[in-house]
Amino acid sequence: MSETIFHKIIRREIPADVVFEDDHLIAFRDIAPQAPVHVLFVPKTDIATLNDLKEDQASIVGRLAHAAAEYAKREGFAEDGYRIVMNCNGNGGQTVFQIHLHLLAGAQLGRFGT
Ligand code: IU
Repeated sequence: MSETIFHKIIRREIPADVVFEDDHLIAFRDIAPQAPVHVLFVPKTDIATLNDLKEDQASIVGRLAHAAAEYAKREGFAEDGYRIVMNCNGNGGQTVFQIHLHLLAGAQLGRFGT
């Protein structure tokens, strides 16, 4: 498992605009937002890609999604809606190899997949 910038953010060795943290995960604003709200939810367990997620680790992804939904409710945009995305490897557009969930909100998002 190689070290990524997200591991340094988790250890608070480099700054990030952290919006939520608990024992399992950290959430911070993306430095290059693709929507008015763009927050990354990153588990504290080292997992490079979704392909590396073991069955007994499945709840880790559930926690990311739950934390994103709770954040959306707290911030008041849950009813308007939002999108969560996880990119995997090259064709998925993954650039940081520690799994993370993108939460995108604050505008009508376009269709995607092309
Ligand atoms: P991806 O799914 O691996 O492509 O997402 C990585 C995201 O991490 C991407 O949206 C970057 O803008 C974001 N990011 C960041 O927020 N802070 C950083 O220091 C670095 C990347 I490097």
